[in-house]
This record gives sequence, C-alpha cells and structure tokens, in this order.
Amino acid sequence: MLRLYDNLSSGNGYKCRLLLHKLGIPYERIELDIDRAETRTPEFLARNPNGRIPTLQLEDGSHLPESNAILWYLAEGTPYLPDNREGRARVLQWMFFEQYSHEPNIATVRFWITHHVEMTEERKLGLVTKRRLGHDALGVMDGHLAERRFFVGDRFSVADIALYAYTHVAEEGGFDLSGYPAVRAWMERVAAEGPHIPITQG
Ligand SMILES: N[C@@H](CCC(=O)N[C@@H](CS)C(=O)NCC(=O)O)C(=O)O
Repeated sequence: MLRLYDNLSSGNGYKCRLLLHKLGIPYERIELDIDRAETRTPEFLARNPNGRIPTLQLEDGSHLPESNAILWYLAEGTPYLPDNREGRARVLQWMFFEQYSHEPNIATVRFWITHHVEMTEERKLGLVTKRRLGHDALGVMDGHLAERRFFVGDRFSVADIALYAYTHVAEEGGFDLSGYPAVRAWMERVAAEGPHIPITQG
C-alpha cells in the first residue's frame, strides 16, 4: 500500500491527499510534526534527504518527494493529465509556475503566520517582497482564468490541484483575494469537482 508522509496543515500535502481521494486509492497517512523537526530526523532523512513532506512511499518501498512530482506520478494514465503533448507541457508550465512564483511567496507567508514563526528582521524584510510577488502570481492566475474554466484545455487537471492548494487558503496568510474575481470563481469550480475533500481532512 502507498504511504504518504504528510502534515495536515500543508497545502503541498493536501495536493497529494486530494488526488489520492479523487482516484479512490487507499493509502496510509503518517502525520509528521513539522514544528518539531520530525522531518529532520536521521530516519526521515533516509527517506527524503531534503527533509520535507509530502513524501510518498511507493509500493516497492522507494520514496518520491516533491508534491508536484507525486501529483504527476499518481495522475499518469488518468483523466487528471491531458493525453496530448502540448496539454501535458502546459500542465507542467503551471506546476513550475506554482513552485517558483506562487508557493514560495503565498505558502511561506501563510506558514509564518499560522505556525507563529518568529518574525526576525530578515523575515520582516522578506515579507514585503513575498507579499508583492504573491499578488503578482495571483494577478497572472486571474488574467489566465478570466476566460477559462480551468488552467489547461478547459478541463480539470493536476495543474488546478497544484494551484488550488495554497490559493484557497491564501487569506490565512493575509492575501486578500477580493481583487481576483476569476480566481475566486475558479476556486468554486475546483471545490465543486467531486470527489473533493477540505485541506483539514486526512
Ligand atoms: N517543493 C516541496 C516543498 C515541500 C515543503 O516545503 N514542505 C514543508 C511543509 S509544506 C516541510 O516539510 N517543512 C518541514 C521542514 O522544512 O523541515 C513540495 O512541493 O513538496
């Protein structure tokens, strides 16, 4: 059986939980306390030397870290990945966008706030830039979604899962989504794409 090393507050973990639920794949979920460095023990570092969840243990006992790689692995051969070359490349385009322009800004600020991380001078300075870059990413998404139902090919895909995970909780990080009507309408469509689970569900 697949085993997911996870933390319930994590949007990256939620991406995997949501897709596993949609696909009806049974799995064992191991909750690690990321505030107490449970991802940095020698035992866990042997599974993922980068010391982070989500990490998926495959049927053969090997480990696959990185949320979007896990999404790609699980989505292969399912309706959640386009079957044409351009469509698949566009899904990757948005997943790379998520990891470079969205998650490091929106997810990190949410983490600092919701996990009550000490706001050092360095973090206070970083916050200003992360707010600006996070809003830039939301603006790019809003522009793209203005005339589209989903990110790629007008069909729900893992690109939507990757971007939904931290967008729908962006307000927990102080990102006001009222100025992004297309993003808000898209979030409603994503939540209506059954079977769906909330980020709080393990
Ligand atoms: N690029 C990675 C990021 C993973 C990540 O940042 N995980 C965080 C939780 S969301 C974590 O494990 N933090 C604990 C730590 O760094 O020790 C992914 O998409 O999976």
